[in-house]
Amino acid sequence: MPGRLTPVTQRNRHASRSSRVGFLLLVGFLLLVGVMGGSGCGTVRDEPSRIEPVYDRTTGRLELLKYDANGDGTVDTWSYMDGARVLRIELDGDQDKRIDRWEYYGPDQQIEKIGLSTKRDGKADRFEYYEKGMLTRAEVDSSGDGRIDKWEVYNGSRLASVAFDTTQRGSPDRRVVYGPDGSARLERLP
Ligand SMILES: [Ca+2]
Ligand SMILES: [Ca+2]
Repeated sequence: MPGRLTPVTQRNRHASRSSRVGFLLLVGFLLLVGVMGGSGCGTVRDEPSRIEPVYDRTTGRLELLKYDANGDGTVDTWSYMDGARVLRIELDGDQDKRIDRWEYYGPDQQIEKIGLSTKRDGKADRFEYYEKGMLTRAEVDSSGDGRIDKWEVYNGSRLASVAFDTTQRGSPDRRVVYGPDGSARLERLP
C-alpha cells in the first residue's frame, strides 16, 4: 500500500509544475507592467485573452487573477491575491472545470500546503504540508469518506514513514517505517 501512493504524489507534483511556474512568471510580468496597480483595465496587451485580473471595487486592490494556462479558451488557474501577494492558487489541470489542486502560500510567498484531488472529482483527498519549500508530511483520505486515514512523514526528499488507520478509529494503528537503506519495518501502534 505505501508504494501505491508515492507515484500518485509524484505524478501530481510534476503534472502541474510547468503550468504553475509559467503562471508565477506571468504574475511577475504583470507586476513589471503595472497591472497590479489596479488601473481597472481587464487585459494586458501581450496576453489579451488568457489572463483576467479582478480588482476590489472599493479599494481597487488586486484580489484575483484568472488565467488560461493551456490557452484553450477556458480559465483553469485562479490565483487569489492580496494586492501583489499570492494567497492561494486553484488549478484545474485536466481542464474538466473541477479544481484538482489547491496551493496555499505563506506571508513569505513560500508554499505551505497543497490540497490534491487524486480522484479528480473536485474534492481534495490528499493534503501536503511544506516547510521552506520542502514536503515534510502528508495526510490522505484514501477511502474517500472525508476522514484522514493515512499519514506520511518525509525526511528531506525521503519518505520516512507511513501510518495507517486500518480500523477507522480516527488515528493510526499501523505504521511502516522506512530506513535510508531501503529497509521497511511494520509497527503496531497502541
Ligand atoms: Ca484552459
Ligand atoms: Ca479538473
